[in-house]
Amino acid sequence: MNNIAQVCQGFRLDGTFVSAEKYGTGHINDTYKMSTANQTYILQRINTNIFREPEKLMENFVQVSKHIEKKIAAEKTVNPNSRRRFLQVIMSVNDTPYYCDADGNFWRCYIFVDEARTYDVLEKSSQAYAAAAAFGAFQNDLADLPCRLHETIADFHHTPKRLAALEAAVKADKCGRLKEVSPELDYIMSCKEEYSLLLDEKDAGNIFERTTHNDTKLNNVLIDDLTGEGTCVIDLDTVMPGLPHYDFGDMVRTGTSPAPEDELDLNKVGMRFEMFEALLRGYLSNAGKFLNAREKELLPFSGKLITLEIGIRFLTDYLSGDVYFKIHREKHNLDRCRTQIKLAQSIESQFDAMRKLNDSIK
Ligand code: ADP
Ligand code: GN1
Ligand code: MG
Repeated sequence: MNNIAQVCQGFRLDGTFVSAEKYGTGHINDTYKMSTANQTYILQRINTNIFREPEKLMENFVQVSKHIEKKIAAEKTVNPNSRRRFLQVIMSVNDTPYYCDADGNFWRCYIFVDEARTYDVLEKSSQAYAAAAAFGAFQNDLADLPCRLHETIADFHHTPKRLAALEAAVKADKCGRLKEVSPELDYIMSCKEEYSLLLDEKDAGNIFERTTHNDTKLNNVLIDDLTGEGTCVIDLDTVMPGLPHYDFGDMVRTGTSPAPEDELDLNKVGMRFEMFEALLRGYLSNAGKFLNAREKELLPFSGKLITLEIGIRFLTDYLSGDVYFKIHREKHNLDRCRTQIKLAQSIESQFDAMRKLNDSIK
């Protein structure tokens, strides 16, 4: 941890470094829980292979956090938990919201939110409601952001382009893995017609770009241990212009299955309808304030679309030699792709009931 102690000297911390441990299950950045005698922090090394312009990313990050902080300050009721509801960025000794170490690594630091945690698999539907309400409130809070944020990854949720990348990986078959993935590829190709649906609706002027989170995995919201409320939306790397459906779709992907994203027993994977219902009701309790009728109508479909889109990305990475998502075992990305396909099929088989419920919520 020597080097972490050194990195910490780059930030204006309250006290001097005491300890740090690896933290969380994210696939992209390196995250540490770090403490001084006075305060606990999250310290992260930004993955600059993926986020090519970390300065711009942190400009977004600060702008979003400040905007939410202002919204909270303007609330009529004073809440003792206010400072736990947004990410408080610690400035570097150079007065930047990041610190660049001698090896060119970009680091950022913010206050650790105590007495709250993230869940890789939700335990009960009240957590689904709370998490989705928090993401809906996040979109609602950012609806009047005065500027368009930087796109930290271009075409992040452009599903047809994600499919094109998969097709290129298939053609290259860099690692000779193509022969193992025929059933997965067949299913992905059989849904080809659906991949441009949201973009077509946007181009037709039926649904609208907004500022969205774009990575609303359920472990990107902290749930309060005491109240069970969604305390704070985290992982702001991909907050940028997007469609609200990308966020709702990813909630369905990560909040409805009782099994983790990399479950090996596919019999355990599937959409729990009660979790979908809680997500929909929670999300609409806040997003219902700004979504139009067509946007609302497309919410159930977004669950299948985003699940398959991430499945496409896992498969692309598997064929390309696991260069994007962190892996912890052989075939990890293929296992992840398989769960996404199983889940997408489960979502599709429940479309009628999902749509009926959606229509019934005013
Ligand atoms: P990644 O981009 O790698 O997913 P995250 O920003 O989501 O990184 O952080 C990884 C994990 O660290 C989260 O899932 C959460 O458990 C924890 N975490 C992140 N920020 C905070 C915070 N401010 N307070 C408490 N825990 C946090
Ligand atoms: C990554 O950073 P993390 O683990 O929250 C990825 C998401 C994927 C997700 C799949 C920047 O999210 O897009 O949906 O893994 N983030 C990036 O679990 O690519
Ligand atoms: Mg995360």
